[in-house]
Amino acid sequence: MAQGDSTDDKCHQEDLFQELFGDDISERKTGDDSSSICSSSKTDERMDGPTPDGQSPDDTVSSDLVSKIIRIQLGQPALPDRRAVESPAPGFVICRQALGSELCELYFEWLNTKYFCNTPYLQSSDKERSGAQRDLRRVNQGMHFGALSDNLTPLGFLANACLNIGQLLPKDLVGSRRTDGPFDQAIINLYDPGEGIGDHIDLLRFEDGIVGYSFGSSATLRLRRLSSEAEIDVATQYAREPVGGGVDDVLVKINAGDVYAMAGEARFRWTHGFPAQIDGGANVRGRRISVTLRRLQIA
Ligand SMILES: O=C(O)CCC(=O)C(=O)O
Repeated sequence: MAQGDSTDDKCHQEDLFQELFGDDISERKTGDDSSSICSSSKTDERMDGPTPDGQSPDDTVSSDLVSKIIRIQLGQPALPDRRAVESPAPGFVICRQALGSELCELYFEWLNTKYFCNTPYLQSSDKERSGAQRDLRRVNQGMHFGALSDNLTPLGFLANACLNIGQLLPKDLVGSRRTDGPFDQAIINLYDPGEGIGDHIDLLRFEDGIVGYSFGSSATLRLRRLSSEAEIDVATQYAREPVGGGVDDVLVKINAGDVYAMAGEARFRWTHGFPAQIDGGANVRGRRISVTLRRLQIA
């Protein structure tokens, strides 16, 4: 659902996009661990009509799905704040099945329709079959810039809901997030079989406390502690080699409906990534869509 549609907003968000990601963000998504083979394109929730990539979301289907999502959200109590969480690395916390399965499926469908309606499903065998596939520009990222505070929008609901899960984010961060809207930037990533994202630390332009929701296929997330001498700037560059030895690798299975948060050490001293291959096979076995929520530092 559109949030802030003015032309000024659009210019601002385009400037911001350039500042954050430059002209080319193709390094972000990888088809295997050693080389970047999948281009990323961007769509923006606030753009009307076809995007620069020619993507034209099916608005009717999309708004129908939004209505269903909102109806379910309104009918269910706020997420209880005493859910069990796991913490496989310092500052990394995961809450399993934070969303019910019906909501989860609707979110997947809505995100797929809204951001990736023209992105053909890619099977890993497609990649093996054709080298040309490597050059294909596929839309596999969507962006949202602007406050995510409205519970009656799907992304706004996700942004608010995670604050109710006790222990997901440190209390001081949750406190500061409640006053002026929890997040103001979302990145929506699509992964088909054979796709992944390189190990990285999110840009320092974003505040501490990053949250990720997962929909669709399960996948294994790899967390790697940076060595004490590793420069954090290097780790924001989608490292292809482990930055700092990779001695403390932690693998975490992420399933549909799970939500994870990275704060403090996990945010700044551990890289995270989804390897394209795990144990000699594709990490993602079907389509996976994630929503990562962040807040920009005040300049
Ligand atoms: O897909 C995910 O859960 C992670 C995405 C991510 O790390 C990013 O966009 O920086």
